[in-house]
Amino acid sequence: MMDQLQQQIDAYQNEIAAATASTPEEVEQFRSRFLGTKGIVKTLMGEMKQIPVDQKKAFGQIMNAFKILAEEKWEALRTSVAASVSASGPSIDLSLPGDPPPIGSRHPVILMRNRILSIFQRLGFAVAEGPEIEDDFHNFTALNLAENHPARDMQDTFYLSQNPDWLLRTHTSNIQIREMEKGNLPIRIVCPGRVYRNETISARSHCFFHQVEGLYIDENVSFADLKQTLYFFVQEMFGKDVRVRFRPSYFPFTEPSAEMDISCMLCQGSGCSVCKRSGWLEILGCGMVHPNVLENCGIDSSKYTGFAFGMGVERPALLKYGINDIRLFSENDVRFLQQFTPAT
Ligand code: 2U9
Repeated sequence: MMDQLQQQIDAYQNEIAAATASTPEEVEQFRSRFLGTKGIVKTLMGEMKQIPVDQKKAFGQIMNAFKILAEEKWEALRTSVAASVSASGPSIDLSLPGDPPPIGSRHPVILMRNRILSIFQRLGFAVAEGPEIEDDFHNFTALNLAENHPARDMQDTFYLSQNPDWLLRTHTSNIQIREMEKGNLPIRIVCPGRVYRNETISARSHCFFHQVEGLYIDENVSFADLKQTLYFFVQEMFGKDVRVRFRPSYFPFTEPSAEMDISCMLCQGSGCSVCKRSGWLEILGCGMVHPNVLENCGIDSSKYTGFAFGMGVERPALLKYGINDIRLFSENDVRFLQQFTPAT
C-alpha cells in the first residue's frame, strides 16, 4: 500500500517540479489540481485511514512534505505570473463595458444653419459647399468687385503669405461662382459656410462667422420670385404673423439690391431694445444677380436672370437662444454648448 502511494507521490512530485504557468488562469488550474477541495493533496490525505497504524506517522510526514512542496510551487507560480502581468502593463478586463466617450451636442450655430437650409430645401434648393481658402477671382473679381473697388475695403480679410492671390473667403459667394462656372442651368442652391473678415472682435462681431447664401438662376426669374421666396422663408422661420419690408441697398454683385427687414418678434413691431426702438430687424441682403457676374461665369445674361440673397447665421441664433455675446459661440465651453440640445 505504502509503496503504491509512494510511487504516485513521486510521479506527482515530478509533475510539480516541471509545472509552469504564464497566466493567472494556469496558476489557478495548478492550485485546484493539487490544493483544491477535491485536489490531489486532499485525496491522498484521505488514503490515511487505509495505512497500517505503525506506518501512519511516516506517511503523515511524507504527505506534509508533499503538501508544502505543492504550496511552495503554487506561491512561486503566482509570484512569477503577477510579475510578468504587471511588467506588461495594468491588467484590464477587456470583457468589461468601456467608459462611453461624451457624445456632445449640436452647436447652436449649426442648429440655426440647419433650420435655414431645410426651409429652402423644401422649396427645391440643393445644398452646395466650397473652399474656405479661395483665390482672388472667385471671392472678389468674379463678383464684380474689381481690384480697386472700395467695397473690398469693407470685406478686408486674411491673406496667405504663401501666395498673395489666396485669402480666407469673405462670403460664401465663391460657392455660387464655382457652381455657375460648371454651366449646368438652371441653378437653385443654398450655400452654407464659415467666412472671415478682418474685424475687431466684440460681443456683436467676430473675425469669422457663418453665412447662408442662396442663388436661383433660370430663364424669367424675377424680383417677384425673390420677394415671394424670401417671404415664405421668414414665415416658416418666424411664424405666419411676421411682416417684411424691403429697403433699397447696394451690392456690387446684385442690381437692383435690397435689404429685407422683418417685424421685431420680441415687441411685435412696437419698438424695444433689441430692434433699437425701430420695430424692425435687419435679416438679410438680396438682389437680382448683376449681368456682369453672370457673364464672368460664362452665362448668357440676355437669356438668363437670377436672384441671390445672403444672411448671417450668428445673429438669428443669438436672437433665438437669447444669447448676448457672439464670442460664446467659439469658446468651446461645454457648459454653454450643452444648453441647446440635451446631451444624449
Ligand atoms: C452670386 C451673386 C450674388 C449674395 C448676397 C447679400 C446680398 C448680403 C450679407 C448679409 C449679412 C452678408 O452675412 S452678411 O454680412 N449679404 O447682403 N448677399 S446679395 O449675392 C450673390 C452671391 C453670389 C454669384
